[in-house]
Amino acid sequence: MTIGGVRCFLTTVMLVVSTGGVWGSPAVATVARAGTTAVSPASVVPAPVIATPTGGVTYRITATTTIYTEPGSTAAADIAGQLAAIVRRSTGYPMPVVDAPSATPTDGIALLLSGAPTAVGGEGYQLDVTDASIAVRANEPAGLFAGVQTLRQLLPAAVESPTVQPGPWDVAGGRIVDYPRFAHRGAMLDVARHFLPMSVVKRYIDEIALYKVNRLHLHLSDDQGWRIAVNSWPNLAIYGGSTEVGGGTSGYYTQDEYRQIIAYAAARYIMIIPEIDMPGHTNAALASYAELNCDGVAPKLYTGTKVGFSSLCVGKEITYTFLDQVLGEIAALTPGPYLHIGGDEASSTTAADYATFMNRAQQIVAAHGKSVVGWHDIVNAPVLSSTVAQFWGTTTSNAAVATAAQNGTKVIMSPANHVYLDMKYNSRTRLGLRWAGYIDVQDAYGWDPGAYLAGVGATSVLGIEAPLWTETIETLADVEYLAFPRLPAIAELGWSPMSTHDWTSFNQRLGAQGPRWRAMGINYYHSTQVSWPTGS
Ligand code: NGO
Repeated sequence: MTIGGVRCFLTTVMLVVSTGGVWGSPAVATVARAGTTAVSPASVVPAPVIATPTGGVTYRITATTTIYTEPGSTAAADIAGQLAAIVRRSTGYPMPVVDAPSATPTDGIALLLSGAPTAVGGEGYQLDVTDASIAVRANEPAGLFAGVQTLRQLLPAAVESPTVQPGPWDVAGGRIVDYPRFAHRGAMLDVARHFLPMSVVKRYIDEIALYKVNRLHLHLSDDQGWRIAVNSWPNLAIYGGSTEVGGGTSGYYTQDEYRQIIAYAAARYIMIIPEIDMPGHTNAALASYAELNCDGVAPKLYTGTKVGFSSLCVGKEITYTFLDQVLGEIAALTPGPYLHIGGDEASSTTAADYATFMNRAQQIVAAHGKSVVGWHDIVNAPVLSSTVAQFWGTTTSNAAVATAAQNGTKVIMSPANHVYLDMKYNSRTRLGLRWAGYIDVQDAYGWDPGAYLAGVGATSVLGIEAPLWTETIETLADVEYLAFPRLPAIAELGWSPMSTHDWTSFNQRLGAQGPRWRAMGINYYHSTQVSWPTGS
């Protein structure tokens, strides 16, 4: 494959071998140990589509380096501002951000919305490093942002440090041409079982953005808690959000906080997908409003971890007024095209009621101008052509999902035995569950989302998503421990072409992230499967 006249990754791999390890794993390990010398482009996660080194060439960031941006583009200036903030902290250099004087700056670091190959699309980029300059070129700001995440990883790990480090700040010469395999590269946080404050969500957004994740699905309601203020039904948050698993003090996002999360994510090119789970997983709502129950009696708040016992009342018209008003408010707050309506484990709803309910719920979402995402159970009801199914099973075949896919339903792949970040790594892991099995890094990495589920080919796959359910998770440190190093492995499956898929090389690249996570203060799990550089 050739893009814009550049050799494909496979050619590059051969080049890596033939250049005697300049880009090979031994160099990666040595470089990562030092933590302050140039990092091989071969250590980027997710693996770029094409990475071509220029031997013996290095660009050095110094106290006089300028960041140039596409003239007139506030998006480019904002992305440059984020890069500058990171680099200023660790280098101590001023790193001014100014409009580029020309379409081909001859010094500094340029973030430009011109000159990228058409084939990199809206989220891809081309990154050129010479001894005089660095240029990231993209067709859209999202591509510039992705290119900057690659550039961060090409800098020594110490660049992520919150305090000034000695340097030097070298970037190895070469060209990267890169773009994603799948449109949907997601992570999910369950903020219902244990409430996670906005600061934790923002920090997780920062962490997943580094690995080119572009969707954050927020599981905002469940039996144990309702986590977003709804003006038309205020008790949902005030009462339904007052507890959590184990009964600790809990909370919810005000609408202003939710808007802040959306804006923070948008600045990192991440779309928020809100989920209100229904008709099951609704005890917090049923406890908040007696009239939502078929018998008119509100159940108690629930702080356990059982599933499948609650259901909205399918036969009552007020249920659909509730859906219309709640989903209407959330649709109005959410700029993205999707509302996730759950639909999983509705074991207290009959199959006929489930179909009736999902039919109306999909119409209501459509009336508010959004498309539905549902857990794959939703294909047991008739689905609209715009409805997306999120597969969370543990098998490689599911007849109902395959039939839906053949009828045009797009699928997000979240096979629980590979990507559920709440599964324990092994029997000694203190946090997490084990119902879908233990998942170490090789299990998270070792599958192909485009050829996993029988009858669901790559063209039916919208992408991949790594959910983190929080029955046992209470803090940022807990989140980080389960997400790292598995989240970057899953992010690579979403971004990189299968031609780059190779455990041995991935293991080296992933290990090279260790010093970066240390510099960032990420509480990651030291999986024995990963070749961590000494000292990380
Ligand atoms: C299941 C269940 C969730 C649990 C999770 C725990 C889905 C889609 N429904 O996944 O309620 O929290 O497992 O791993």
